[in-house]
Amino acid sequence: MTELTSLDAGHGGETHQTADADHPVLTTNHGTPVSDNQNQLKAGPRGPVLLEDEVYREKINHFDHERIPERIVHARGSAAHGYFECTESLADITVADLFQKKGQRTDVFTRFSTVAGGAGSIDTPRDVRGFAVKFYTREGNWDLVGNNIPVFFIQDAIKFPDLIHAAKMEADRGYPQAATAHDTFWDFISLMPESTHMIMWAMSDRTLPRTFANMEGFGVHTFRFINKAGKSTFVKFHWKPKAGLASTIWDETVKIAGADPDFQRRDLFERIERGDYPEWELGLQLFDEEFANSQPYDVLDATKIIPEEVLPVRIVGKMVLNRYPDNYFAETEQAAFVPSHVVPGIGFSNDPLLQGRLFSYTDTQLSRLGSVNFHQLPINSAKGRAEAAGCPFMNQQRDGHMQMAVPKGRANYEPNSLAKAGEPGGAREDAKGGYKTFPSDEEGPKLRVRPESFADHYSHARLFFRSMDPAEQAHIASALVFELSKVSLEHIRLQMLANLRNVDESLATRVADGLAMDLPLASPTAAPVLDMAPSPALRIIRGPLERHTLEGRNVGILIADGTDAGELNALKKAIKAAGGHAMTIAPKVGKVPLSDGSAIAADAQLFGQPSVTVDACAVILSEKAAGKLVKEGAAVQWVMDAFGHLKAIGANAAAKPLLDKAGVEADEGVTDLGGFVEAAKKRYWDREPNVRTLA
Ligand code: HDE
Repeated sequence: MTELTSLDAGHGGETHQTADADHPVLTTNHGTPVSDNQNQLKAGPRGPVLLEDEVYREKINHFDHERIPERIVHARGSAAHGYFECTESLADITVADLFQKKGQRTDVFTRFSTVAGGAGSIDTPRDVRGFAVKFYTREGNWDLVGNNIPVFFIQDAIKFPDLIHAAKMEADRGYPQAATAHDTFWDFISLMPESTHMIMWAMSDRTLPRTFANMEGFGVHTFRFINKAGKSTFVKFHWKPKAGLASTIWDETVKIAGADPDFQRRDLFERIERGDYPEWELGLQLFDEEFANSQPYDVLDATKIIPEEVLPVRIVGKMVLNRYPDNYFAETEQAAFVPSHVVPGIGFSNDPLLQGRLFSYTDTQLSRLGSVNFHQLPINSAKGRAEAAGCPFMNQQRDGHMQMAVPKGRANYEPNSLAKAGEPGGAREDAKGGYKTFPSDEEGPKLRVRPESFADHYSHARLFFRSMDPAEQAHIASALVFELSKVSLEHIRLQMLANLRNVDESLATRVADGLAMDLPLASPTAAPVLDMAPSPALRIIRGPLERHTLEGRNVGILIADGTDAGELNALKKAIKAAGGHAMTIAPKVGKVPLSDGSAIAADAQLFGQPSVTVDACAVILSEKAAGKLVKEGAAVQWVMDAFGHLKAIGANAAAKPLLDKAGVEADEGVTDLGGFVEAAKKRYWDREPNVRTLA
């Protein structure tokens, strides 16, 4: 028998755990030791409860106020701590402290999120992912608050509330949650041609990332670097995942949402626990005014990219996430990312979307975190500066809700002559090292206009679609058919089809055909649509960041009573040697008797671990177990989904009846156990036309 834990019996069958050398004394928030955490104070054992019970009242009172308003967008997210390492000095381009010396490390906190769903929604809707990095530099915090897509839906921040209202659940009915496949979203998009490029990305596999570790990240806007001489260089930021880009199939994504709504945050947690630290390279596109002026689009327009083939990405650092937060609320939920938080050497461009964001984020923290002192929360505190200079901040700002600091001295204004040495009231300007804004020449009439250079809404959408692998093009067309089929109002569908004709005639035709609708006339364009050179760097499938590997990936092995112990152990060893993570899955989890008389506990149970949760699937069964499992829906579905989701399937001979029942056809990705580890390193895109109809 296993002893569970020590419980002291009290009155009436209640149980208590008592403080000892390893377990500190429980106290109230004001430090009073608590004698009983199980019972309210009553007038007699069966009497009414007394209002004077401060232990109870404080506990419930705190609980009643535990929630804070969730983020209005990017509410659902997960984060990790880690470090950024500079791998190439940029001292000639920027004075930013973190880029000065090769090998220099800066702590980071990085949060990934979905955009539209609430905090309690799923990890895997079709949605853009936020990719927000807080660098704790020695000269203050720099927040690079980006997405996993390098462009955005709108060109001007004033439209953001409309975009988000249209995307979130509809105002009257309160659904759908975390989904763009509904009337109001597509109504807005159909009337907003500047969204078309972003829509190509949103309908592509980019919005179905397999894990956070398999996403690129982008700063989106053009920023500035400023060097010692005061010279400015334009910069666009890119994060390139070491694990490569990888996405899921739509049907797989939908099933993951049911099987494990926390799929991506669990993956992040488990990767870090295993020591498979997610890692990205930081890349830069650096350019000057002359380059900007030579391009057929405006670099201030966040609906445009600079193709990597035109301006290569220069790798200057890496980010490793190696520590999961100790407390989700204190760190992930209370983290406040603010794009206007930059450090000396980094500045802004006039991108009107970026400029609008510079106001919004501090403002939202005030309603979310409820205090101007949100910079004092441990996760937001400038700990890099604290380490370098002995304090996270120094100024004469005072008071406000939840003031945590106790600043000493009389002087709380500046200039002053009263502050004693070291007192915060004595903090003074640093004309040389302090933050300096790049003194760009700005002049012009006050106007509410969009520059003419922003008028082309379709060339980059066309560039993106035509750069895709044929499989990806089919996914985009099918996603559009799916989303528009959920749109009930015909005029919205027609307007979308009219817009798509400006992107690519074949795309519009495929979508119209998928909806069984006639193509309307193309919508008018504000500028000629250009045929730009395709950019293969934009592909996931057969693109430069598609990695054929098992490193960091999960392999499910379906086993049952009588599974051959030798085959199982050899496969587990081979998976580990290839850097993968093997997970045994069985109809009963506690004990699986193997062929050699031994028994193991399975890692997961068949119903709870459908094959959508793993990257490749092996099946090792005895003849008897295979005979039983052909009549088990979950087992048949396990194999059928693996095949339908284009995964490698490796099986021993006895498992064949199960594969046959699941409709598995022979192809390159279906192997015996010997060939499986090699086969498991990729998906089989060529199988797709055999398993589903795509638009
Ligand atoms: Fe955000 N966005 N955003 N956004 N955004 C917020 O700030 C906003 C935009 C992004 O993990 C909010 O703290 C406006 C682009 C991320 O905590 C809010 C506009 C990009 C996160 C806000 C944009 C982003 C946010 C809500 C139009 C990619 C999550 C909660 C100009 C470059 C950060 C919060 C985290 C969060 C406003 C557009 C990325 C309301 C006005 C473009 C990753 O301030």
